[in-house]
Amino acid sequence: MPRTPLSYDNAGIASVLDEIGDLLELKGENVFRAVTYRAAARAIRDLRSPLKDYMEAGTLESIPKVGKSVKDVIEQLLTTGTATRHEELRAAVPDGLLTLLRVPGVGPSTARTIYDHLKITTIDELEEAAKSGRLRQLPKIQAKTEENILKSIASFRSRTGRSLIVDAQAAANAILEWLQNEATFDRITVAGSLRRWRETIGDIDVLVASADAAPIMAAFTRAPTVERVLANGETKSSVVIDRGLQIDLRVVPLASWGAAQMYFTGSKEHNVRLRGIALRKKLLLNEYGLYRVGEEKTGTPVASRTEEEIYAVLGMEWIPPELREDHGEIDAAVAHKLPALVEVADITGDLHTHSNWTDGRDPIIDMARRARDKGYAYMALTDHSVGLGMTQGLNVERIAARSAEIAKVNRELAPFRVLIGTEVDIRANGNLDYPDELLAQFDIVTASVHSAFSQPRAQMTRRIIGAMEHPLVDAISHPTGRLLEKRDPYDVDMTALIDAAVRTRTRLEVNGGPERLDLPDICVHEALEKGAELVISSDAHRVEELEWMALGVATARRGWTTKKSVANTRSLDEIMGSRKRAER
Ligand code: DGT
Ligand code: CA
Ligand code: CA
Ligand code: ZN
Repeated sequence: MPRTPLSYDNAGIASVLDEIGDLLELKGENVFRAVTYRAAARAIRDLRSPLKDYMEAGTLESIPKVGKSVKDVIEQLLTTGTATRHEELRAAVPDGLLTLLRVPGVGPSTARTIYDHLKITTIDELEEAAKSGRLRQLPKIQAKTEENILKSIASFRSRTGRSLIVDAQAAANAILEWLQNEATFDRITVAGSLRRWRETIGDIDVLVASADAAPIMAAFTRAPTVERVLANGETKSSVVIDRGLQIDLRVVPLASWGAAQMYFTGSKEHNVRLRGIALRKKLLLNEYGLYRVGEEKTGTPVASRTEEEIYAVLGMEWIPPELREDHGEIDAAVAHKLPALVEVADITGDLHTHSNWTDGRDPIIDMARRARDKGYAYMALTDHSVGLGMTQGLNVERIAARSAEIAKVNRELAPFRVLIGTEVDIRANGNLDYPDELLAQFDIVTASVHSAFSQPRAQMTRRIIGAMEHPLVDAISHPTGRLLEKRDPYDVDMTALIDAAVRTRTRLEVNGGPERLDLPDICVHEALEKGAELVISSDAHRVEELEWMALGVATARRGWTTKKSVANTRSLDEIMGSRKRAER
């Protein structure tokens, strides 16, 4: 789809530059050129202001890696919506080659070889060739590569096309703001999976209370982000916005607000159970209210205005949206035994963040100030260990230099405290990436897997449990390794990991990164039932990503987490005093 001029944001431009890098490599041009385009793309993703501002100020070339040719591409994209260099390369490289390159595990030279020998251009053909063992007969392609290609294709196909919650939230906030400016109404809320904080979102549901739906429908369908109107009715409309996301809008009378919120929040399974319970009381629950059977067409409802009233008439407590999945919450609500879920306001600090000392964007002082301004008492800076060659992990000298900088920040921001932390890599062989005497110098240690994801289940399980058994490892970060819609979790025995976490008193992280949300909600529930302790973290690599804590908290809530199971709801003294090493 052709883009309209000026519609490119920084991320969009960075993607084009990456694609130019790919195309250059596919064409067999000088690889350093490709490297330059990709490096510029990375620098652009890290910028704090829009490229348009740089262009207008004439300072594009002050951005790292942006020289004359990259600058031309950016200016053309911003002013015309296309770039000559990009178009020329696309014309010179067959489409099929790019398709092959999109398969994880297929690099430019592999793509070229496959294309030149087999004339393959589609994923289906690639799968077919891999299955019949024809790829491994090609020069420089090994049996292992062929197996990895098959695995990538399988995981590619298992993607659902659902959106990350942050993208859906951003789109929903934009439409809510638009409607608030363009129309008048009594109430507005998001409903559906977004209100339940599911890890991915199929479509966005927006609910409005108003006696006059027409002007709201009109404002909705003419919103600037709307690309296509799918349905435009009297009280319900659906649109597709520029990110390809669908938004459903429903307008209801204010008197039905509680019933409508319940109906459109779902989940469907939760609603089905509620309706069953209502029927046993000779009541009928629909999106307008809770009625005595037979009176739903004519009568006044028994309850309809608020969710609380309706749940109360059904004989139960109000149920937080995060729990409405028919996973036992209804029985708990009837028994008045719903958990008092942990809240963002309970969080006292963030124990997993990164700075520009490794792959983070921002300096320590900026990260710390933002954390302090959020009301935290502390923040652990857990930059990567050295083994992660890709992200320039910290060696011994740089650890010392960083610690000196942290000490300076701590003097400035006291009583706020930055902890000297590390996210130490658990190597493929199960060893930690730093020797014990070095690990002992950190205030807090979180360990994680960043490589050799395809190890067999038993080996991966042993690898992580080994790290848990280390007395200096306080927590395991993103324990399943999944990246939503991108990478499947590695094969690991989660029940064994949870048992080992309890036995070794190692905390399990609920990582709030929108692609991670790891531990997943279901595993959180299992971990809590076994008595594991959690830590909820943002894994922020930029100041604004500290807000991802809210996603971690939501995931923990969906797993029925209460405050007492979360280490970072306590004071720093309590957290430090309850580390494993404090007991030795
Ligand atoms: P999603 O969009 O796939 O992420 O998940 P939801 O839960 O947002 O599902 P969606 O958008 O199809 O519907 C929103 C809510 O509306 C859903 O959670 C419950 C309610 N709902 C939709 N269709 C039905 C239905 O056929 N029966 C009942 N009881 N409720 C429905
Ligand atoms: Ca939905
Ligand atoms: Ca929907
Ligand atoms: Zn991290």
